[in-house]
Amino acid sequence: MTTPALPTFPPGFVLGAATASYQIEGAVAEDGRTPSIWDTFSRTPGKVAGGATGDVACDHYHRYREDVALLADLGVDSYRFSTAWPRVQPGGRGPVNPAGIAFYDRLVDELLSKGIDPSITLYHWDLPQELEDAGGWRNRDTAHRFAEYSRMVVDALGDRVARWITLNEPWCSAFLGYANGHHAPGAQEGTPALAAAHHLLLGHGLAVAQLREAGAREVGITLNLDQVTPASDSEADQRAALRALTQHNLVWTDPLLAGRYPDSEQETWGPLADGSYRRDGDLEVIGAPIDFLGINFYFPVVIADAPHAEADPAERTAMDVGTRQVERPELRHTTMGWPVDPPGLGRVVADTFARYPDCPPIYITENGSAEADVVDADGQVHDGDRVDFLAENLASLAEEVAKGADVRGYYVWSLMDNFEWAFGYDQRFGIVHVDYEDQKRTPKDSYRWFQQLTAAQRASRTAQG
Ligand code: IFM
Repeated sequence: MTTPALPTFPPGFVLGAATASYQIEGAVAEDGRTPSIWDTFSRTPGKVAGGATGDVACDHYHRYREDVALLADLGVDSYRFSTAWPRVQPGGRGPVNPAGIAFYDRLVDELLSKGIDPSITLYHWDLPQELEDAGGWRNRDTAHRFAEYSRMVVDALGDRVARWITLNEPWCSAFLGYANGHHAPGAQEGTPALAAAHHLLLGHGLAVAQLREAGAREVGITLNLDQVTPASDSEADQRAALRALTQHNLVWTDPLLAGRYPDSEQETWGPLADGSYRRDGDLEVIGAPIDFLGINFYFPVVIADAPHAEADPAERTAMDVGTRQVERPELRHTTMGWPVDPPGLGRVVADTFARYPDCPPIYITENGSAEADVVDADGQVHDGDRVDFLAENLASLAEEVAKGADVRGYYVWSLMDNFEWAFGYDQRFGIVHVDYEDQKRTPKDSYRWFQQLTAAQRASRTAQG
């Protein structure tokens, strides 16, 4: 394999790998876990490619020791994983489930025994089905339930966990879940989807208060921010780009980092953004200081004006903001159909610090690519495209850090191939290949490359004392 140059980072820079509960754990009915919205959704015909479910996934629930050994061999400083709400608090109400939290207790101890810092995401989309039956994130009460569950997790694990992420990519929860229906629970709505977005933010703020009270070390949230370029200088495209930015980024970052709701929400949603879901004092809760902002980033977008799917603004879903993503045939695309444009990673960091001068330090909490991986005759997975993707994205990040951007770490998505939501098992994002027939793990060339990166980072730490 030809090895792309290894980017260099300051000594304290954290290198890690990430996963999420429903995507890897399996064991969906063990030790008291109850169904989540993803169990329901994946069992609904036509919702997930190939009718796949997370019932077994990577069987990580039973194989976590093997997976932690892979992390240790990879040489990462930190592992980002999520706790499954319906495992910790079945049904989303009532007391903690001792057998459920015990799994994460074992996982945390296993990580620490190998010198790996656990980084916990409290919500990576597996809402207990009972809470969805009561309205899900459209319902303000879900924010309070989330804070209660968060407290259970931090009370059990807070003494050993370095970094806490309240929510993963609330954009997906609100807009894919409640506006275009691509994700669980599969709703296609207008104002209720905006209510869901607000209640996710409120849940974050209420959880931050609980985490602080329990003495959590570092607390933040992870957003999948878009890096948006208007397709042209025309006023129509400029306004379309602002609507896309509002829906994807500003709806989260303005309340979290600037203590306001975005000025552009009427332009974006018209009468759907009626604010009926907001109460006095919510902004203060949502805007409570955080220690870091997590950014998940995969590709930048070029946005043009486009007709709305629905002419009447009051009839639109919250996804329909009159925009079109411009195709970029000159670029390589991953198997997800996502364009490969690595400088976008540096640009999203620069854009965020430029817009919010008081933004806390950033961690890149996910970045990676889905490729058509196969185990070759030599028993190896030669995923050169992924190696190039990682090397070029990290180079763009290193450049931004060298210019002074306060980015503290990078987590590759993902440690291993896993359940890629509505795409089932068709998309492989792992740096470790998983054979779903026998659960064999095979480190790919990208794993070896990342291993070299972590080794170089450790060597530079030692050299710099
Ligand atoms: O697999 C997902 C992950 O759960 C959230 N961020 C994007 C990844 C790739 O689609």
